Amino acid sequence: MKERWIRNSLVITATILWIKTYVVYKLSFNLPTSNWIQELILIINPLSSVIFTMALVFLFPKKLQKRMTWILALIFSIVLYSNTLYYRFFNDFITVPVLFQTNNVGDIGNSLVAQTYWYDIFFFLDIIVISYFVKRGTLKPSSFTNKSFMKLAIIATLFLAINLGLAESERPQLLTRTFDRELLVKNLGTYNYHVYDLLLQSKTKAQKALANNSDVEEIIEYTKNKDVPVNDELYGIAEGKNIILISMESTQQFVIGKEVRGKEITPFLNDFIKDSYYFDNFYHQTGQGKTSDSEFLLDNSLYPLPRGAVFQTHPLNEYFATPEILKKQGYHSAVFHGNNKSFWNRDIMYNTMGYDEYISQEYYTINENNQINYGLKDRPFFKQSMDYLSEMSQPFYSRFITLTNHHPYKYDESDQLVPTFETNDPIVDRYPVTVSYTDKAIKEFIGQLKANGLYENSVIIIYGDHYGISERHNDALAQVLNKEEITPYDNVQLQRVPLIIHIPGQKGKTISKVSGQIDLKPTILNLLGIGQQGIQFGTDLFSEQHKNVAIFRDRSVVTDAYVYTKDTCYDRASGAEVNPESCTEAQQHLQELELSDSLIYGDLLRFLNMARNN
Ligand code: GP9
Ligand code: MN
Repeated sequence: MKERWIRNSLVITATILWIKTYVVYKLSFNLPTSNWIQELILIINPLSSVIFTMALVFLFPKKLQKRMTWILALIFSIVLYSNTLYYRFFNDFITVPVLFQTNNVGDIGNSLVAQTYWYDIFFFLDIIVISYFVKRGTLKPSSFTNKSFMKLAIIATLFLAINLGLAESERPQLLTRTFDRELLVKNLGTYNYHVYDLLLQSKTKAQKALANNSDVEEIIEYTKNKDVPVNDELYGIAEGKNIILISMESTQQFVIGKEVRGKEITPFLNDFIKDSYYFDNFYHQTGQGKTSDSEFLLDNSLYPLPRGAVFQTHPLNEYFATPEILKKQGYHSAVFHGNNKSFWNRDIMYNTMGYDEYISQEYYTINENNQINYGLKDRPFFKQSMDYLSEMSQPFYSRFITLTNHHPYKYDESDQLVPTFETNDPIVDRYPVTVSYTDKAIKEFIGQLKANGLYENSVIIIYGDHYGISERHNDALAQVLNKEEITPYDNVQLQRVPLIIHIPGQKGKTISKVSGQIDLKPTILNLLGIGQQGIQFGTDLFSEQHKNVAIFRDRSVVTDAYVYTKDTCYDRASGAEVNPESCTEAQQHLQELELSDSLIYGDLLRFLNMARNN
């Protein structure tokens, strides 16, 4: 009788976990299914892991088995809830490398709190029910054997086989499409996905050990074919000048020129554009590493990784980053940012990339009046940075990372310059206010550069690091953009961020070529008259033959003519869906991601000189 109780409590626990997982799929994640088989896969995919986990209970000493039942159930709840929180913020699932980003957790707190709701308590209510059932069942010492484990393990494997069979019929080569976490979760289930992600982790770790110098040849060859002739008028035009890069946190291109109830959101940038080069089809290409991925793209012209932040996972690789290259030309390099230095592992990675200085939180006077959200507000940030910049030896290569316009877009009322949007989605509504605050901060900074005599001697490059409003807010965003709905095509177009390049003595011009953050390094090196160095996947934005393409980490591709996303091909100009074959060429660009990834996983740049000398 008692034996039956524990068996029953296992069945009850498994059933609760199973149903709960399905409910969470439906409520927390966006996992659309387009036919009943896909829905069936979604329903059964938690079963294999739930049953296998229950089998594990039998491997523990008898007196621990009951406790283990609810501990394992608790782990399931924690996995589901962590993914829910991460998904609310990043619209993505957790990967192993993300878990090691613990040095960011303190700062992300604010954003996470904004993503928690009272009803989240329901995520853990089942534990009480499960504890009750587990308690009622007592174990007789002789009740359970390894046989019970085996039996359950076989049932679990059977379910896994059915699950995989169905998934394969729906999605051939599922397991090679590891970049698409939504597909993996949909078809394998959250728990199996995490196990699979762990396997991937060990595979990528092994890649470095197995790499050798011939691996880099293919990449040299590929990037050589991408070399484009330089623009004779602009090549070397900024030789010996300072470079000042300003990274605008979470700033999307749609705010440029836009008004909220008659007020321009970015009055300064709108003006500044008039005497600068302005790129209005410039896309961010970041992945899970957000700001740090944009920094990586910028300084290396390599793609960030499909899983995790390369700043965290590969900070000790060999790179040929811009600061390193410029050092040989007598440049001094520095990053300015009002957050703690270890966020995104920046202190380590900047060192690797050859930065001379990192002016981080500890260099600034920060008090309760001049900080909000993640750290120092942008206006005092620029103001205080000037003290360091004006002392810096020239020429310098410097980057300023703004912070105030960060999710959840909090602001002090005294800083409000424009009205909020009125969509009833607080995140979207606050967004223009923090964007305009940063716009003003940049205006003041440019003023200070002029006052200090640095303006005329510097190329100023202002760009957005990544999107600010995630797909979760599409309904509100549609209202803001006066659209009926946001389609996958629109989602791609919303990944545009501003890019403004101000070169002393040059007139303003809007350039509509398709481009991405990967293109900035070659552009900067050509403006400085240094030319192409090392391996880079981007092409000079000013070249007549600049490659009009932007490849995203979610494997969307934008070309001159088409937008390819979510297995669908759109006409870029009109947004109309077109024949999938039209995008065949666009899809071919995706091989670049594999090449760039293998370069990083294998740490292949350490072989570069060897390969060159062969
Ligand atoms: C943190 C800041 C924000 O220092 O750069 O990072 P994000 O969350 O945008 O990656
Ligand atoms: Mn950012």
